[in-house]
Amino acid sequence: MKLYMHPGACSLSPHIVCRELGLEVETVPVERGTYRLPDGGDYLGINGTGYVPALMLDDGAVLTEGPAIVQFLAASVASGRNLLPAVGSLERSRVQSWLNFITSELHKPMVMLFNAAYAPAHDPIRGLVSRRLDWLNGRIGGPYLEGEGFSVADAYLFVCLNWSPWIGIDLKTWPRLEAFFRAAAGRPAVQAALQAEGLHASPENIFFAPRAGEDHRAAAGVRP
Ligand SMILES: N[C@@H](CCC(=O)N[C@@H](CS)C(=O)NCC(=O)O)C(=O)O
Repeated sequence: MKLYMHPGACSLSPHIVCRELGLEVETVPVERGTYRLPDGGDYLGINGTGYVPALMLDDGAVLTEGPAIVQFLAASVASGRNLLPAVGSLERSRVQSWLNFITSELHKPMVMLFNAAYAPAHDPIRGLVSRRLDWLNGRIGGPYLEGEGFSVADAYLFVCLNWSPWIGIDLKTWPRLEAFFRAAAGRPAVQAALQAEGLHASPENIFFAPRAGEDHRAAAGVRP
């Protein structure tokens, strides 16, 4: 299996899930902007939207969209039950509800805060994200979204919260989310994925970003 990715991007979520499940995956970095692959190929031929992640199976079949990929991965092995409850259960639908919330209410507006093209709207977008985090902080079961068990949705939430310092969001505002973040960051599979993507802890030892993170921050017009 190959996972097309950018270090630290939303593709880190299926990467974490692979490591949680002990699935072997080759991570293939896609060059930002040009969509070039390390072998000189064109990523747009694999995913025409240019977005990562995309998962390529050994037979060449391709699956796109992070929330679908993590569910596919969890369904592919018996141990996936730990990350995604049984078909037909309310518990499974709750995890799917979280995936939908994270993808539409957090991931997308947060990504806009990285993009200088949206700079005039950054303050209201940051306000929207903050209101969603307010709500989430009151709703999180602890230590993870649904309590004790780490799910595919927790992997996704961890990745989005990891972007906070680069987009002017201070996670300390939400103690339960910060506790979630620390709990997820402490998992061996999460650490292994971060290391494999070359992501480094900040001096406070909680946020992990590519060394190019400061550039994103400047490009997004975010002030320290
Ligand atoms: N709907 C897609 C969105 C993925 C997405 O936003 N990917 C970003 C990284 S987090 C990306 O590839 N951006 C690079 C680009 O737009 O070229 C999914 O959920 O998988």
